Formats: sequence, structure tokens, C-alpha cells
Amino acid sequence: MLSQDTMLDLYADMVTARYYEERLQEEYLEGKQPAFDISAGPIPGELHLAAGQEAAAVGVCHHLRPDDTVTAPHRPHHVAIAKGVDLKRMTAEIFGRTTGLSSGKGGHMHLFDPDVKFACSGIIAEGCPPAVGAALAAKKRNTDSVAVAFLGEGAIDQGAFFESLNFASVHNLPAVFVIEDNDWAISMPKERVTDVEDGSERAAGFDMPGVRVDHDDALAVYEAAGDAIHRARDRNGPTLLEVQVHRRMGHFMWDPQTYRPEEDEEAALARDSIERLTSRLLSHGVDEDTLSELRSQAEKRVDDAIAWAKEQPHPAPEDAYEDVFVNPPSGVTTEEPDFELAEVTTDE
Ligand SMILES: Cc1ncc(C[n+]2csc(CCOP(=O)(O)OP(=O)(O)O)c2C)c(N)n1
Ligand SMILES: [Mg+2]
Repeated sequence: MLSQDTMLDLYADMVTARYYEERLQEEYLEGKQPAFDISAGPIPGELHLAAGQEAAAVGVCHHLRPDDTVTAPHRPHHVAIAKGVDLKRMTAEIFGRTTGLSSGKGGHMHLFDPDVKFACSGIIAEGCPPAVGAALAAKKRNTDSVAVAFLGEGAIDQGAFFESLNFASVHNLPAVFVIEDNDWAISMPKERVTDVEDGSERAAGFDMPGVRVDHDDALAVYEAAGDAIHRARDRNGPTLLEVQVHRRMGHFMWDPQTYRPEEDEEAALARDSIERLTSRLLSHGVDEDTLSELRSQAEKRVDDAIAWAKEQPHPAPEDAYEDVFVNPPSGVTTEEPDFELAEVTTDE
């Protein structure tokens, strides 16, 4: 049975993550209307929001320490918040400011915080190999840290996912793969592209346990993830965990969702994991004032982070040439070559 404090910690992060997405939604639309201009407004580019997926992130990440690695896909904010990524610097990154996690050059799909070992990628399933690399490093260094890769159900047909599961299993690595099943990959319903209804069944082909939490209940996820993460920490190998979540918003901002049946959207809105946890907390004797205080703190934290981020400077155009490469890798010098490059012609 979970302690009340743990349940309240999960709740605090869930309401922070939900409010964060709602506030970013508002900020994103500034300047982009009435005719949608993706480059306008304070948040240029695409924005994938994760409202409805909070249970998966908090249920997993609340077992983790700062030295554990987490990789996330293109829908990363809830996971980053649950992993303890610096909210101000993450927000500045999303707003493209110099004090952002990557000096404002990565944007919302490429958040990277080495302090808490968090990274994400816009290429689906491509968080899996780096997580496996981190798990291999933990094993080689003989530490008890673990690595977790989050991915969507639409990414489980990718080669990188299969290769990562195989490598983690063959080398008995401390890795956990978490599929967030929100039923959709952009406009593609999962049954049209994937042969199994339950993605965790894929574990059987890699000789590792596969577990599915089929309702987005943060407490059930916390329990299942606890088993998987302890198993990894105790050096008993990787686990594949799938969690049913729900997409409350479009695939990205400005997605009209014309492909989505109305009942599906209504069902997603009705199955709110925050409401579910709220009922559990109230039935455990927590009073509404305590929850309301946690919500106010979350809102203040998010509003402060957004206000701070919007005051930060934008990078200068010439900074685009900085941070492109790390120091020259060994064997590569910064000296001018002492030969002329051959001219390339196209008309032969
Ligand atoms: C390798 C690769 N192919 C295609 C895309 C384009 N793409 C972006 S998101 C997405 C769907 C992802 O669906 P899912 O993994 O279920 O995550 P969700 O968006 O539902 O959170 C696709 C195909 C991509 N980013 N990377
Ligand atoms: Mg999906």
C-alpha cells in the first residue's frame, strides 16, 4: 500500500504537468491566429502536448533517482517534469531563449538535462538505443543506476525498439522500456499498424517480462513500475511495461483531429487520471484544501517558469554557428587543410 505522502507527490507532479500543457497551449496560440503560421508567436515550431498521459510519467519516474537515465520521445514535458528537469530552463528552451537547457537551439522535442540525466528526441523509438547505452554504462561501471526509455505505441514497430530490447536482454541490462499507449500515432489508430493489441506481448520475443497497466491509474502504474525498476536495479534484467493513457488534445497544436471519432475524444476526456487519483486521495481522508493548495503551488511554479522564460534573451543569429560540434574528435584538427578540395561538377 502506497503512503499518503507518495500519493500526494504523484498528484503534485500530475497537476503540474497538466497545467503546464494548458498554459503552453495558450502561449503557443499567441500570434498564430487567425491564419496558422507555425513560425509566429513566442513558441515557434511544432508543439506536442501530453495532457492525459501524466499517470505513466509520474508512476514510473517517482521510483527514479537523479543518477538514473530517462529518455522520452517527441511528447516529453510530463516525463521531464516527473524526472525533475529544471522547469525554468526547460521552459526557456521551449521558448527558444539563451538560458534554455540547450541555449534555445533544441526546442521542445530536444530537451537535454545532464543534471538529472534526461533527454528526448523527435525521432520515434530513437530514445531506446541511448537508454540501453546508459544501462550498459551503469552495468560496466558497477553502479546500481537504471535507464528508462519512454516511447509511444506507434513506435513499437521501429527497428530501434526491437534492437534495443534484444541488446538489453542479451546483456541483462538494467533497462525498462515504457510504452505510452494513447491509441493513436498522429491520425493512425493502433489496430491499423500493429499486429498486437497489447504491446507488452512483444516482450516474449526477447525473453523479458512484459506487463500492461490497462487503465491510466497512477497508483497501478507506480506499483508495476516499482517491480520493473527494482528488478533492473537488482541486476535481474530489463522489463517492457505498457501503460494505457489518453490523448486529451490533438497530436500537435493546430491538429483539427478530423480523423478522430467524437466518441473517442469524449471517452479520453472522461477517463481523467487526475480525477481518478483525486477520488482515491479523498477516500483516503485527504481533504480538498490540501489538494487545492497543491494545485495552487503547481500553478504558481508553472506561471513563474513561463514568466521567467519570456523575459530571457533570444540567441543572436550568429550564435547558430556555435555548439554545432563538440571539441574536435581525436584525429580531427582545427588547422586549415593543406590541399584544395576538388571542384564538384554536375554536368558529366
Ligand atoms: C522515425 C520516425 N518516423 C516518423 C516520424 C513522424 N512522427 C512523429 S510522431 C509520429 C507518431 C508517433 O506516435 P506514437 O509513437 O504513438 O506517439 P504519440 O504521438 O501518440 O505520443 C510519427 C510517425 C518520426 N518522428 N520519426
Ligand atoms: Mg500514440
